Amino acid sequence: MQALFNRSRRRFLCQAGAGVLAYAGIPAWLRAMEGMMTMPKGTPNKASPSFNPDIELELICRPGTVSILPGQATRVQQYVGRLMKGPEQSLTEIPGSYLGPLMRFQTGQKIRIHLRNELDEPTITHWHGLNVPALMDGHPMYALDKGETFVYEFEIRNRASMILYHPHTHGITGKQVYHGLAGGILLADPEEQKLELPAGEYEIPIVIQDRLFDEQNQLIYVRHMHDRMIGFHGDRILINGRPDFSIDVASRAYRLRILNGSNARIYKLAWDDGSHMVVIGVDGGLLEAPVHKPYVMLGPGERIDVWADFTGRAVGSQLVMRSRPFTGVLPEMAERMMGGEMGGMGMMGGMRHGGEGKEGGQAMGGMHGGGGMGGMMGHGMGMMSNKLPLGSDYPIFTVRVTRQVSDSPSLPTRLSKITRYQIEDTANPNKPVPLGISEAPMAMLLNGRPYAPNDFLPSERIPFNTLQLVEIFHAHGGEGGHGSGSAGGESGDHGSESKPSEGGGMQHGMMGGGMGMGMMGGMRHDGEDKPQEGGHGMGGGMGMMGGMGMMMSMAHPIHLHEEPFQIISRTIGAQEAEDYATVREGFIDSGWKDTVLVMPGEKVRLIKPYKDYKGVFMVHCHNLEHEDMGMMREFLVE
Ligand SMILES: [Cu+2]
Repeated sequence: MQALFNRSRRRFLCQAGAGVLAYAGIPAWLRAMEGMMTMPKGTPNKASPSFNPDIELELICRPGTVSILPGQATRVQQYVGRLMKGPEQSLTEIPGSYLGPLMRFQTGQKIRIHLRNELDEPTITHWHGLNVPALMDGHPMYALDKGETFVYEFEIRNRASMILYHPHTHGITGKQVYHGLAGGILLADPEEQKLELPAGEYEIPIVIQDRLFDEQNQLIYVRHMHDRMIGFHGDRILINGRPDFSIDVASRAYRLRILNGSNARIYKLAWDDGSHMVVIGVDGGLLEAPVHKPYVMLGPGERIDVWADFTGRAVGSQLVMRSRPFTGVLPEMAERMMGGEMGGMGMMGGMRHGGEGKEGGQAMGGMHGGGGMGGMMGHGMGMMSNKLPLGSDYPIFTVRVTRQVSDSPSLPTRLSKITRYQIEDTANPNKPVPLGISEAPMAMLLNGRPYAPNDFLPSERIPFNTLQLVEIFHAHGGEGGHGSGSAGGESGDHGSESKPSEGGGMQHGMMGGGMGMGMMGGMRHDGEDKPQEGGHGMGGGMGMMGGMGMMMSMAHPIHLHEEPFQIISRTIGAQEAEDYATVREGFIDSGWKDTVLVMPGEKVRLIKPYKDYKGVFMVHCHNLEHEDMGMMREFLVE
């Protein structure tokens, strides 16, 4: 790693009394939990004279204003692009949008991008889905200070697909994406081009985002702890940065390149007239054959390629894409709060008391520590309701047929060739790489630890040039477990070095008492913190989450950097079956993926190659508030 310098981003947790600890003696992951983490500062990469790009462009991150709603313009952060070399269609501005320019590259092309930061805060860009060397992946250690430039150079190795680019700045990714820093890249390759799919004006990128505006048309972001715990949800849908979006079409087939660019919102996309969604591709490109679905679930970071045929529809007719009702992706209480059902304060007594900290802490069962966070919970529940509750039924965009045409391409029956991996092909058929989701207030984590750079558990070291079986599961709750024992017991074959940590007790104090979660009074606190043999390295003071698990269990879109993967199985717990029935038809697991929506109580197995690049690659929840809370780990491919 490069020269270190202290770019400490202290968060509120460090006010909970941890400041007295001697910094050096604390493990990196615990420092991260306390907001005392030091992010190493990598030297920005410079252009290499030996790299001869086919396409070269400049991308500037800067503040701006865009007129989104009638009246006052909205302050945003945006990518502004300039093509320096290459075909004109490599870079297209989206008129009137805060979104970054749409880029179009071809497999095999060499790309050079000069990213310059003109924001008053650090930023760095990640190419979500692009298979590039670790140095080019936008690791947070390369966050640029104002005025700095990072030069990316890579060759496109991916097959034809849609890529999302956005910041990956430590602790503020969600804020930066929300304020406008995001854009799409369409990759083409010969296999796709042979199909002659709808192109030009008949191929439409659809970036779905939700935003919340104040009365002056300015963006409102995280207001209270609840917005972080469940992820930030706006109450207005924007498509390509525009409200009330509609497209005028001819009566023929279109290709809709749909990307969920929301921070946290999950969609259940369906046509309002009951027509099936015809899906020809997912995150990592074309499926083998089109798939017909009554609806498609799309978590943050996921993409679908939709064949939308308006042939035979009358001029003047319209069709609406909606998000349809579903349940169970949020903790029940959060779901009800969001729907406004809990506007009354009756049962919130405990939570309100949380404002004083101590009572809340005691309700947790022997929490130590003060009431640092309590005040943040003191808001009325009214603030947590949302005009657009997650899982309600609302429109996404409208299609209006305005022209009759006689000609339309027809849907190909075969799209591409995908060789399916088998468990036997993996290097670890009996010992999946664990990705344990743990869920507790202010502690949405992976593998029991908050993100910390260069803090690799043994299971997070991946041998280079192998195919790996990976298992994502809810380490607490879901199956009714308490503490990490259930997870360890269930798949106890993962190597682990769970150690009780000196800081365990203190950590409890901060998370429990500090947050004054009086509402959780009935929750069990397993204060013993025994290391779990054969667990997932989740010892060290995480016991309290066991009892929380059930209550906090929610859906997480898990994203693995580097090469795309294949999902091979999903297993759902019996108690989640009823909720799961409202979403289960909406998963498309037959293609290449880089993000997978993991439902409460669900276990997902996937197979992922680590054959192209060595180095450090992130694995995280793409609920961006969770990511910023530390629900991110690194895999060291070596
Ligand atoms: Cu998450």
